[in-house]
Formats: sequence, C-alpha cells, structure tokens
Amino acid sequence: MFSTQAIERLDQQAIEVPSWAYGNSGTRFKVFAQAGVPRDPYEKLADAAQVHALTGLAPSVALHIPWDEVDDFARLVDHAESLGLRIGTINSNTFQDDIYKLGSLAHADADVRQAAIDHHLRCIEVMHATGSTDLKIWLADGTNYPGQDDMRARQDRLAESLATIYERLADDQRLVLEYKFFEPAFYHTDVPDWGTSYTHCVELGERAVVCLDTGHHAPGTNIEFIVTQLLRLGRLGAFDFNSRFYADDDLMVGAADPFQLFRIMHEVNRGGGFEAGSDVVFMLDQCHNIEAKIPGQIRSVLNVQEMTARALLIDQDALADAQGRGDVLGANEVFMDAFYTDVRTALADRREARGLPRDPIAAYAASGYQAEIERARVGGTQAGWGA
Ligand code: PSV
Ligand code: MN
Ligand code: MN
Repeated sequence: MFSTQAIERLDQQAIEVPSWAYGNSGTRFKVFAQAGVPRDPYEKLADAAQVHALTGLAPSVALHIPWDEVDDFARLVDHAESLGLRIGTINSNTFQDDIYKLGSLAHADADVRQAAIDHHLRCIEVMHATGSTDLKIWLADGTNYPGQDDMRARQDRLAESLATIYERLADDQRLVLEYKFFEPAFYHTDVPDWGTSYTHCVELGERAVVCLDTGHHAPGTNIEFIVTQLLRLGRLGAFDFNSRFYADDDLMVGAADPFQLFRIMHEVNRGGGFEAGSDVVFMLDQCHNIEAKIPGQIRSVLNVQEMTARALLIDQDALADAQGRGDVLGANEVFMDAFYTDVRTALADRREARGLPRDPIAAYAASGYQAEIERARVGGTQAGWGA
C-alpha cells in the first residue's frame, strides 16, 4: 500500500508525549481521580515508556516545570534512558502563582517580570541537565477588560523579557513560543496568534520558532494554512496536538476532526516537515479527564500515525497534474481518495514486521501493567492542570 519512502517516514515517526497526560486532570468543575496514576516524574516516565514500547512511536517525553522538578535531573535522565526514552521539550509555567495574576513576562511591574525571567532561567538549567534542546513558552498573559492595561506597552515589555531569556540559551537550544487566542485572559492575550508569535521570533533570532497548538484557534480557522505559512518561513518549531469541539478542550488528537489532522499532515509533508533533518517537534498536549490515560495516549499517537499514513498516500503527481490543469473536481478527488483509505490493517502489518504488537491497545490491556500500578501506587498526583 505504501511507497518505500512512505514506509521510511512512518518507521521514523516520533511523537513526543507530555508528562502531564499521565496525572489526574479535569475541568474547573471536577477532577476525577484515577487509580494507579503516577506519584512523581519517575512514574510518569514509566507510564510513557509503555506507550513507546507498544507503538514504537513515542521516544521522548516533555516535562513541565515546576510540575516535574526533581532533586537530581541526572538520575531522571538515567531513568528515562533505562526505559528507552529521552527527555524532550521543557515547558515553562508562569500561570499558577499569585504574583502572575496580571501577567508574567509582560507584567507592568519589573519585579514580577524578573521573577518570570528567573523561572525561565531555571528551565534552561533543567535543559542543560537533561539534554533538552527546546524551551517551550506559553504565557497566560493578557487582560480581561478594555483599558485594563496598555496593550502596546505590554508588547514592548514582552519583547524585552523574551530577549533576556533568549540570550541565555546555548547555541543548540531553541525558544519555542506558543500562541493562544484566549483563556485564561478573555479580552486580549499578549501572544494570541501565529503572526504575533512569528514577529517576536524574528526579532529574537534564528533559534526562536513558533509552537502551533491545534486547540488554540478560533473555531473555523484554517490551521493547515498556518502550517504551510510557518513551514515556508522556516519557523514552525513544534506542534501541540489535541482536538477540540468548542475551545481549548485538550481532547485526544484526531478524535474530533480526523480530516483536519489529515489536512495538517499533508501540509507538513508538502513543507518538508517529515524529511530527515526537519526539526519540527510533534508533541501531544492533552489531558485525559474521563478516559484511561495510558490507552488514551496510545490511541492518540496511533491517530497521528494513521492520518500521517493517509496523507503520505496522496498521489502527489496526480494532484499536481489536476491542479495544473485547473481540474477542480479531479484534484479534490485525488485528495479525498487518500483520506478515505483505511490504513489500519497495513499499519498493523508494519508493526508486526517491526516486532511490535498488531493491536497496541489490546496488548496494553493484556500486559497486566495497569493492575500492577493500581496495586503499587497509592496517592497519585494531579497533573497540575485543570483543577
Ligand atoms: C495552554 O493552554 C497550554 O496549551 C500550554 O501548552 C501549557 O503549557 C499547557 O496547555 C498545559 O497543559
Ligand atoms: Mn499547548
Ligand atoms: Mn492549551
């Protein structure tokens, strides 16, 4: 079914999982605790290792600081390696402390800005200790009411704070700036869209790139166009994948709109994002509020793989030919043919050929791991999110 090149790309596909997907999470109404959730970052890595062992798709884990602070990061790295994993992106957090009520890197008060900068410098230390090359910054900064603060001055303060952090990165480290159009701020956010993120990145330098979280756009936004544009500009640093029906729902990627995921993967392919040497990071940013967490992560990475496989099936020559002839219906048909192709059996065959289980979710259920962690772990932690 697949070309040799497509098989190569699928075999090399790597999806980063977030440490916070394994802890308890919920909404502002209720956090539903689950049995056996990890009690510390070591156990989060152990759970993530299950996802990788059963799918071959998830070799790295993103950390969130301070949720994943440990005394000895060298020990955490050893632990990750012993599980066949590595530490990926380090995510900063300036959204849970009282001092950040009115913002962090864009705050009017220089002391608060400095505290937020210092937190990022701590994240850079963690990057050095773990070998991580990406510092992901998402800011809750913004305002709730018109006139509440000077939007223009906030941009200037933000640019200055980001520059201070950027200067401290090593040559092989990147600053990845994530945007979000609303929430928790409801009138304006200081990095609401890809254009604002891009503008700051260009001002900072070559190692500043944009993170596109699929849940961070207004309904109806053509996200794949943004993918195209950022890849053209060489500034698509990372994805935070999840899916949404209404707002930043953080549901499993590919669950709400698999066709959108397919369209995104097609543009990634067109823009060279699957080629060897591409530095686009494909990360999940999800919370499993009611579904089981490890199977939820397995389902998610498989969804990404399935839509990648379908996108790689698009007959590029036939598509270009139809487009060149102005054959509107013909081009659309080529595109939809690939989308409607069921790749699940072919991917199961490929997994089997690679020594992986044909059905990773069934293999997880049969493994006894869930029963073991439910027995061994008492008092698992909250993900730090959604309380
Ligand atoms: C904010 O909504 C966000 O998408 C950022 O990436 C945070 O770091 C993450 O969620 C926390 O789950
Ligand atoms: Mn995100
Ligand atoms: Mn989000």
